[in-house]
Amino acid sequence: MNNSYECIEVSIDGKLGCITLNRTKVLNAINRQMVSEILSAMEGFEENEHIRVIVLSGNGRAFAAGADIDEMATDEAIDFEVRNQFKDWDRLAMIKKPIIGAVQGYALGGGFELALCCDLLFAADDAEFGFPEVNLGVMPGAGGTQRLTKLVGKTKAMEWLFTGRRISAREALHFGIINRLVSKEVLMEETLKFAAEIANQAPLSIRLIKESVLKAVDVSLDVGMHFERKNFYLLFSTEDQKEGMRAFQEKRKPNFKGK
Ligand code: DAK
Repeated sequence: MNNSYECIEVSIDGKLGCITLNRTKVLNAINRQMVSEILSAMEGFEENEHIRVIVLSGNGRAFAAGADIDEMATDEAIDFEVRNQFKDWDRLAMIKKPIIGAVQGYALGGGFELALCCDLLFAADDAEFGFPEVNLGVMPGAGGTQRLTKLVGKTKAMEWLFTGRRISAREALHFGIINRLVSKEVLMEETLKFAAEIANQAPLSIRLIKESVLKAVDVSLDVGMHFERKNFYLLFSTEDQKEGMRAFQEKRKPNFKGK
């Protein structure tokens, strides 16, 4: 594992690969280096067969208060094109292992977009989500208008994006943005406990379920059903399917290997 990261902390806890955003002086503002480090850590976990679930959190007062405004304040449009800066974000969305986010404090702008790249979200009672880009004369560019709208529908997405207003953890729970709302003191404990539960499920089932659910967001029911069926067939070519069904018949716990 690469331990030379500057903007994040990375650790392994059993079957969990943990990434913690760590630029606390600027509320974990996401600069280019941080995105590249998150991607490198995630791709490392993706290749590590012992890691089953990735957990993403932030140190200090925030999950992340957005992209680093100081870094992009003087950027010109062509700079984004030349740097092809969105490619790292695109690669984050291609991670196949489940990602669980633990959000405390601010998840704003790019921080909210990063949270929306997670498959499941746990949030502390002090969490605040939002897209304040409109106050800066810009708009979300790393999937915010798309992922939020697909998640909550046009009505609330438009309101939150037009106003930049913050969404409380309670509202986020109400609108299905987060899975669980817990007190700040137990946020990591509860997230890790849940992640460990997912980590003990059959890894290939989890992988193909993730792929199928993400597909459902984008395609017609007919196309989605076809996609689901192919993944369903595929799992019958795995050792874990044999093991899972044999364990049921033998009335014991299955021992899944991800094969
Ligand atoms: N960038 C840089 N520094 C930030 C920051 C940010 N997004 N957010 C906070 N900080 C810094 C503050 O400047 C301050 O630094 P010092 O003054 O101490 O040096 C320190 O963090 C503590 O912040 P505050 O003193 O402001 O703390 P408060 O509790 O008073 O306020 C706040 C917290 C979160 C309400 C406030 O800091 C705030 O409004 N922050 C900015 C929030 C924001 O507008 N975020 C959206 C940024 S735009 C892209 C991908 C994505 C994006 C762009 C491009 N590509 C792939 C190309 C996304 C764009 C955005 O996210």
